Formats: sequence, C-alpha cells, structure tokens
Amino acid sequence: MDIENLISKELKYQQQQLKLIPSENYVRPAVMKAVGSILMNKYAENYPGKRYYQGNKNMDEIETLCQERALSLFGLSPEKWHVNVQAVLGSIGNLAVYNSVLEPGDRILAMHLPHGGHLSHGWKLEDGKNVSFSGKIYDSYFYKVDKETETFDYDEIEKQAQEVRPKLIISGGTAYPRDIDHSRLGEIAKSIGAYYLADIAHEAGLIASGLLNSPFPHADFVTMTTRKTLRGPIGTLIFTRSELAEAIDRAVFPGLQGGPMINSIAGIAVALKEASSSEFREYSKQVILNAKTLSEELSKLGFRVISGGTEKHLILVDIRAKQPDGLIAAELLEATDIITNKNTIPYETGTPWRPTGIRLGTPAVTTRGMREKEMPEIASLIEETLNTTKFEPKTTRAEVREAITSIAEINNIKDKVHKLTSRFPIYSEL
Ligand code: DSN
Repeated sequence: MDIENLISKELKYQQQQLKLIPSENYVRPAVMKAVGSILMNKYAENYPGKRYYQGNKNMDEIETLCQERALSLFGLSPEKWHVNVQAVLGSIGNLAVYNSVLEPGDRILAMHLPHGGHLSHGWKLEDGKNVSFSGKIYDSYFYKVDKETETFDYDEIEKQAQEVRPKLIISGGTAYPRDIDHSRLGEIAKSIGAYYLADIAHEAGLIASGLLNSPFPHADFVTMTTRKTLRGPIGTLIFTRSELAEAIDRAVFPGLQGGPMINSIAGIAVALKEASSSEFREYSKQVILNAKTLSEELSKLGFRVISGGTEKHLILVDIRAKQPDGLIAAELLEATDIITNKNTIPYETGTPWRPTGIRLGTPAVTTRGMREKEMPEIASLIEETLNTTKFEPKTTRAEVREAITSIAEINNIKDKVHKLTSRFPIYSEL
C-alpha cells in the first residue's frame, strides 16, 4: 500500500463517516489547492519587504494579502492592530505571545484544562507535574467553572486574579460550551495591570460571523488556529495592538520559527476570503443551530450535557449514564463510523486517558449541508451505538475492540450512518 492509496482510502472514510469532532472541518478544494501548490518550494524567512532570501516578491504579496484579509474579517484598523500569520500551530502562537511579554517564572492565570482550557495555557497537574512547556516555563494558576452551573463565575475569577496578580490572563480552550465574557476579562486584566490573551481557536469563525462575543478590542492578544470553525488549513493568526507588533513578530521569527509555511498562509488567505462572505455567516449560524438542536436531542435521550447545553459549536457530554467512560464510548462510536473524541469534564473523576466525557461538534456535518432536521437522527444513532453493549469499567481498549467485532448490531448501525452521510456528499469532485 503506498501513500496515494492510503489517501484514497482516507477520502472514502471521510466521505462515509459522521465527523463530530468540534475542532475538525472539511476545507474547500480552493484551500487545498493553495496549500498543495508550488508555494511550498519557497523559503521566506522574515516578513514582507525584509526577507533574508531573494525571490520573494510573490510571497510578500501573498502574506500581505493574508494579513489584510485577517484584519478586515474582524473589522480591525491596520493603524491600531497587527496580525502575524506565520505561526504554524496554535501552541506556537500562544508561546509567541508569552515569549513577547513574559519572562520565565512570570505568573499566568488561565482556564483549568478539564474545565475547558488548553494544554499550552500553562497546564500542569495538581501535583505540579508539568505536561506542557508552558507549565514548565511559567508559574501557572487556573480558574474553574462553578460546580453547580458548570459555567464561569466572573466575580470569582476577579477575586482569584486579585490574589494571584498574574502578568497574563488567558481565556479560551477546547471544551467550554458557553460564550465567554471578553469585556469582563479584559477589565479584570486591566484592573491588575495584566495583559489579556483570548485564545479563540475554537470559536474564530463564529466570532468572525458576529455570532459570539468578540475579544476585540478587550484583549491585548488574540490567537486562533485557522482549521476549526474558520474552515481553513492548519495555521495560526496572532492579533495584537500595534504597539506590540514588533515584539510579537520577533517572538515568532527569529524567536521560535524559521521559514514560514507560505503555502499554508496562502490557504489561510483563501479561507479568510470565504469567511467574509454572507454564505459563511449563514453557515456559522447553522453550526450553532445544529449544535443546540443536537444537544437538546441528546438530553431528551438521557445524556447529561455539561452546563445544560451549548451556545456554540461544541457539546460536552458526561457519558456515565451510558458507558463507564469516554474511551469506551468513543471506541464504540468509531465502530459505527461516528467520529468523536473522549474528553475530560469539569471536576473529572477519571484520567485524561480514561475521562468520563465525550466531546461532539457540528462544524463538519454543517459543511456537508446537514441542518436541524438531521440532528435527531444523529442523536439516536449515537444512542443506538452506545446501547449495543454495556461494558464493564476498566475494560481495556484492546478488549473493547475485540468485543466490538462480535456485536451484531454494529454493522446495521454503520449502514444507517453511511446512508445518512451519502445524502450529504462531500468532495465528490476529488
Ligand atoms: N486539539 C485541539 C482540539 O481538538 O480542540 C486543540 O488543540
């Protein structure tokens, strides 16, 4: 089997599966064309107008156009705001922010990881063990959701910020289903002389469409990956106020990276143009409507949805009413081609490998054209799959996989999943 065959196999798999991972999407062929283009033959170290190597006139235009489109998408004036488009990953974008204004050992205050945060926001374990570079370099503290409401209490965050006196407050992450009050967090940061970083990797497309609270102008830094709700390729945008432009640019290059992936930057520019269209705004609205409907349908079927629902594209589900943990649930769902991920939930009693939740999202199915009326069917396919066999706690992944091969209903449910996805074709032109 060679790579070309494996890509064809994956194409068929992506076409047939029900992709419910909230951080995944299907990029448009125009984006793929740019990313897979001859632009990958170029080295373009440094920034437009000051490259280290010759022959970069077209690269300069591409990068500048990408920056212009990024600022315009979020309605930002180039006099007041700057955007760096070179960071290859979200974690690198966040590291660049830290690298631009923090010294090792400085304090940061961020969302606790099982309460929706991100590894690169200083995450370390309760016993102080470091998991991410950011927990090792910086002195990190975390704010949590309220136990009852499973949402953030901003008065509590303010109290904690006054006690901890961090130099940087961070919001955002991977699994908080509610909108974030950037205005309040910006005020809290200002009141203690801290910077405020809003990492909107998950919500970027929804914010660009005007459907969620915008971190502009409340944040000093806004980072976002471009591959999620923004429906672009892998890449990262780092926005900052003009006075911090030089610091952020130097933090990315030469601070962290060499030559940028100019092909990805071109793909991002294509995606940003698409994201500024009225069709994209309608798409984003539908993503949220679909997520809200799916969350309601799951609740009706007895699933406990964290925080009682969602205001965006993602749903976090406590899976214990159906299976012992998220690993088993996600394995079972994969067997019927329903693709999700296991996830920690607030006040988690399991481990990151065997957490008690799963995370679902609607960006990809919405790109396929699914709407509210498909959501009850998706919810019941999830339920049917999880009801096929109730596993014992601690069943290993290998044992679950082995057991799945003899569950008769799995293939029937998989057929139903394929029938649903075949009504919403994707990449027929490939
Ligand atoms: N891995 C991403 C997500 O799935 O949310 C975050 O880095």
